[in-house]
Amino acid sequence: MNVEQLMQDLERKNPGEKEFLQAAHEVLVSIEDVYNANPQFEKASIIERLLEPDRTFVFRVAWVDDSGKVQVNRGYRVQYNNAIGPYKGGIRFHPSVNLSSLKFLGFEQTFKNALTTLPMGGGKGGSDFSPKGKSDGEIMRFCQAFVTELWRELGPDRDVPAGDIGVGAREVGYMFGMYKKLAREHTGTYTGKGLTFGGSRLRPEATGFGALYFVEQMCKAHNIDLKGKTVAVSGFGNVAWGATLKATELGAKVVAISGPDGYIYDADGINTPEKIAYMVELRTSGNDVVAPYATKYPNAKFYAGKKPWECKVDIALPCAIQNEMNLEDAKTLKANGVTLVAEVSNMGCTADAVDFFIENKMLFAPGKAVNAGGVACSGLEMTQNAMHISWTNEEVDKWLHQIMNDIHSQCVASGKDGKYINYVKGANIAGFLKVAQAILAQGVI
Ligand code: 2IT
Repeated sequence: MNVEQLMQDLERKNPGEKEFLQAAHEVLVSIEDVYNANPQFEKASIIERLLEPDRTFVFRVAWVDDSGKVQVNRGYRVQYNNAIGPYKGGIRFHPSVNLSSLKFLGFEQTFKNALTTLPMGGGKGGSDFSPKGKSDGEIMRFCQAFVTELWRELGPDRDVPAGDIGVGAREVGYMFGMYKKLAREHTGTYTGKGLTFGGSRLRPEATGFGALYFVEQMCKAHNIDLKGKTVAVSGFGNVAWGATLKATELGAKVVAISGPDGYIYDADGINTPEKIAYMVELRTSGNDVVAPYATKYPNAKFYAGKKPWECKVDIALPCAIQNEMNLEDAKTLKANGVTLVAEVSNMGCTADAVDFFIENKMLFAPGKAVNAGGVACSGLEMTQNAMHISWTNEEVDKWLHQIMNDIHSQCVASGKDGKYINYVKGANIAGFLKVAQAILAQGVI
């Protein structure tokens, strides 16, 4: 494999797809040595095949807003790779959504899902639809219009979507409802469903809980006590909420959360059931702002237009969106003596920020390992649906914990570089090898 040549070809074929090229480059650099040590990969053009999604769907979504006007958005589903199981991955509704961001997410999802050890391929979908300020009726009509176009491509053993940014239990409910009506089946197509119609216990918490289980393992491997550590979290959505809950339960103190409007610093800690529940209230208000937190809790301060990475904390957890932590932020964190950075969002750090962490041998782990608990729990939901049973909180949590510990072990096994654990390399190599072997075994298709 020649990384430079591959990147040139990829840029030519996918002009301007910044995020996709960024995600691909990171993986290529990580796996180069392992790939070149296995000539059967080169002969079968495994990497060329992995750099091309199986297929992508791009479609018009027309819907009627509350004033009676017709609105048009673009919908997508990238069925990235199904070598190890049905396509699996979330649906994102956010103005930044385009083919590049969904291809990067589908690519990442393919390796992440392999790391979970569950039989799931990678996929991702979404729309440039912004849920901000939309009424419940508008959200429902949009979700129905989206699925009316997509439903034929989905199925419990074909392609199983779930939530992502802008898509929570409500949106999954509306999409699943329309899917069920059109397909005339009530199966495990869609995860993140409500508990009364096939959803799994702990799915809303799973991404954040899983991330903290992973962080706990990172701490253990480096003789760090998580108790008493201060944590800065970005975002205030579902993932940030789950991470804050579990961090608090494990004895750490979350002091910052953020929104598109700026960040909140609460030196007392966002650590009471009331404060953590208030995060959910802020999110479900649909206004996409965190500023009201400082009005409700006057000890806290709101910093307009700023990112939480300027806070002096022990642990930084990007939980919002791709490229939300850049080189400058990484340098600030280092200067402030941060102990550990774990990406909970997908590709939360820019490439130069990741390089900086690794060059400085800082404790850093990538999203595809840290946030895999969400999709792992989705895999458990698929299993429960296929078996027509539902597991208890304890049963799901036990699986989740075990899966996260296992992902950590895979990262250590493949990423050990002398005394330093390069989690980026570890996650990429372990995920890639599993997918590559499955592709190889299934012939040229
Ligand atoms: O990025 C992710 O792993 C998700 N949004 C969850 C995907 C899923 O299928 O549960």
